[in-house]
Amino acid sequence: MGEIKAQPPAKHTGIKLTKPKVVAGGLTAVISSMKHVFGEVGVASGTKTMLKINQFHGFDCPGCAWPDPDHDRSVVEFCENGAKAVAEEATTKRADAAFFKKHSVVKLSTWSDYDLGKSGRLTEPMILRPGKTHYKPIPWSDAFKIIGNQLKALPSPDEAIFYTSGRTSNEAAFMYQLFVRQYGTNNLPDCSNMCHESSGTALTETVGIGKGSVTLDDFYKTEVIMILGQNPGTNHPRMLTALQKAKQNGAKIITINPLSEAGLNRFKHPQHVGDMLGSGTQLTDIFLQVRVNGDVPLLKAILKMLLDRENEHPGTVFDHDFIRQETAGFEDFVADLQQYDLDDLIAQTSVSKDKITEAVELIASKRKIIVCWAMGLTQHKNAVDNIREIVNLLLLKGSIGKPGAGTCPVRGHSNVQGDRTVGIWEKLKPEFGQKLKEVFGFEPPSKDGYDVVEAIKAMKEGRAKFFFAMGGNFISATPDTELTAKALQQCDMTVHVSTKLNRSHLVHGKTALILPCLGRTELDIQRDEKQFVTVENSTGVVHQSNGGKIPISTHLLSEPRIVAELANATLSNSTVNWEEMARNYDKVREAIEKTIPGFEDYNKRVRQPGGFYLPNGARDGNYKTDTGKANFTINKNPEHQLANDEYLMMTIRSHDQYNTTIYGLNDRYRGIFNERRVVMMNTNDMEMAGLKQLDKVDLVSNYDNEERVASKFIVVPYDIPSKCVATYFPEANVLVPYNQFARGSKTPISKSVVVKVLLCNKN
Ligand SMILES: Nc1nc2c(c(=O)[nH]1)N[C@H]1C(S)=C(S)[C@@H](COP(=O)(O)OP(=O)(O)OC[C@H]3O[C@@H](n4cnc5c(=O)[nH]c(N)nc54)[C@H](O)[C@@H]3O)O[C@H]1N2
Ligand SMILES: Nc1nc2c(c(=O)[nH]1)N[C@H]1C(S)=C(S)[C@@H](COP(=O)(O)OP(=O)(O)OC[C@H]3O[C@@H](n4cnc5c(=O)[nH]c(N)nc54)[C@H](O)[C@@H]3O)O[C@H]1N2
Ligand SMILES: [Mo]
Repeated sequence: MGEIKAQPPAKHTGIKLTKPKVVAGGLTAVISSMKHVFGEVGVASGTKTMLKINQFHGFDCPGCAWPDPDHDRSVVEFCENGAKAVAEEATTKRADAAFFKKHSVVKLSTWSDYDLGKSGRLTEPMILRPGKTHYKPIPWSDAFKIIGNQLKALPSPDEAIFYTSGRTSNEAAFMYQLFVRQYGTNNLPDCSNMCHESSGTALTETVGIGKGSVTLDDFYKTEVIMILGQNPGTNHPRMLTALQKAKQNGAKIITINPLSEAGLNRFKHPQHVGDMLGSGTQLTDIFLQVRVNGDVPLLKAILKMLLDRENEHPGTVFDHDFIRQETAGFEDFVADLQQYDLDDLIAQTSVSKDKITEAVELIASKRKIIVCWAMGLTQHKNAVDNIREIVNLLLLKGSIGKPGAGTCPVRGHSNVQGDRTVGIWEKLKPEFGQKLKEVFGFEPPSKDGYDVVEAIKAMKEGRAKFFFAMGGNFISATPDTELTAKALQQCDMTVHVSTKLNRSHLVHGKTALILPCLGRTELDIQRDEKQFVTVENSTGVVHQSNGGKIPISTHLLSEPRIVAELANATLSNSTVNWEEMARNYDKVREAIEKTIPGFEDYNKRVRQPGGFYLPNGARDGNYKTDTGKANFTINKNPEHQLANDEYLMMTIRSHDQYNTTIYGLNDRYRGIFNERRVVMMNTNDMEMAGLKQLDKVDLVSNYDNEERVASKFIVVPYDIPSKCVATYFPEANVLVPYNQFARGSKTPISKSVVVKVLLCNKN
């Protein structure tokens, strides 16, 4: 019968290499999006669906959380990779009962993630009963009964885990956390734990709100944009349009990244004829090619050079009025900074002093600075420090809470920020708990629940026996693939609410269920009335998302409906009217309005084109911190003692994937085609290690005397700082130890894993 495979097969697909691109967008981007959309959806339906993306009455693009213009949207508010995300969901292919009858679970687990995704949309609820080899259809009512009975039988609600991925709408997410808390636990880990948790932790402590402070408009008013640890050409392509406009308005861009990503170099807008014919817009003015996890020393070097200039010409560099009135901890911060030796700091960055000086000269005289960042900063042991150091820079310049200035953690999943706003968190804020008690008349649990890392640990140790996922792909997204697989397989039951087949359906508990739900693009009708859901983007705008397509199957339920049925099957004497909420989402929004600040007149305001902004203290100069001010912080440099044969590995996304969903096998901008099992290496390092282009190597990590191996990767020479290597997520997740994570946020260290690169035996 064989064994379930937790990882994609280590097979090679026929690598081709070209020179990395220096321009993003352009005609190739258009052709690439057409190919994906028309291939999956067909020409007529594909075009109709595409024209609804991010329109006032259309649906929110599931691709990313980049904001839409408040006014004046163009007919096409999407990008190449948004088009791929939509095509992936709106596909006409179906993974139906016949599909599951044909393929056993063991067999499916030997498929690549690319092939699993290409099997199409899930069309009806399925169950894998204990000891069986195949998923079989099950009526919805029986599925809810089985799950409800399992939950009711658990000795403690804390033995159940309820994961959320960030596509879930505000309405579904609010109902879900309400159900989970009425059931009696705060075990609500979510993808954010692996994503921007470090940003949330650092920003809450320093400026009092765990979200960014800028709006899209700020990009058009700013003087300098710094972009650290982010690859928007691939992961937030609509951001390039904003950067292009910012440049046209005179802004300068400083990019800090170990890789020179094409999207940040030059951009041709795929929807502007002028751009397509010309050479596009140069985006980055100053590129600092930092070594992996070298950001704190680099920022410290910049801060120190700014401090020196300020001391030479007092009042010209720092905004002393702002520092005096709005901040706390300035003197301690300066005293600490003075202890560092500039050359020591620079030596830890792999960037030249001249380059850093260029950046310092640009920043020194400017007061309107936006700093953007993403996973390159949040997934390290000192990730929280990375972001706190950014805040230090902004505070020195008074660059927060004014037009054209502020923090911009660029969010990933399209509603990951909204999910947290409406209560998806393993911690329960006391004010929110109190509101839940007042409005719904029950006592929510106050004890912290499990985040992602603790959830893995609890399942591994047998303290949790039931795993439920509202979307996502837990086994492939989490670190330590083999260990996490064993943890999940020890569960009595695993349940997934999903649109598409993925590996988490295959690495299962004793009983496993798949509950197929409507996607963003599809019509949601409850009791004859069309419903819409709402989401929050990276800049805190809450707006509608309206699906319009006829659903791929008549058996799909909406996520709010699934939660309501689950609650009815599990909770006896619930104080919540679940049926009313599932029937009319206005009722969910009323409940959100009653329990969460900032949603006043929710139903009315969200019906205005473009929606509304949530309040944001950091934007308004109202810092909800322990000091009532914006806090400077003192951060240490990271320490990595790499042996001669060790490297610091970052796991990144290719241009053809959405997290664990693999759209294709190419990474066009980086010039790597038809292969994902690659390790990008510096050519000098290769020479020192006796490695050649296309050599096959095993990657090995060793933490706490435990060796983890990712076998048969292909060496690709790449322009990357010495001692750093890059691989793709999720193939390399097996190397990331689950118990190594960021201090303060517990985000796994997916961007700084120490590895060895060992030549495979020649056979
Ligand atoms: N098409 C597409 N869009 C997506 C996604 C997707 O998978 N595909 N995922 C969505 C999600 S959930 C998220 S969170 C975002 C992710 O968006 P990104 O954060 O852009 O994604 P990553 O590929 O992880 O890229 C990290 C970038 O950080 C750099 N980097 C790595 N380590 C360091 C470091 O130590 N210092 C610095 N300065 N830079 C570093 C890498 O070279 C790379 O350019 O995108 C969202 N949008
Ligand atoms: N090594 C390494 N690991 C990482 C990262 C990294 O950079 N490196 N990045 C981390 C980050 S930033 C994130 S956000 C996580 C992502 O972790 P997840 O959010 O768990 O993973 P996704 O791949 O986005 O989930 C894809 C699945 O979601 C389901 N889905 C899609 N749309 C819907 C929908 O509308 N409703 C429902 N119910 N299901 C839907 C589909 O079945 C699809 O297979 O991974 C993290 N893991
Ligand atoms: Mo993410």
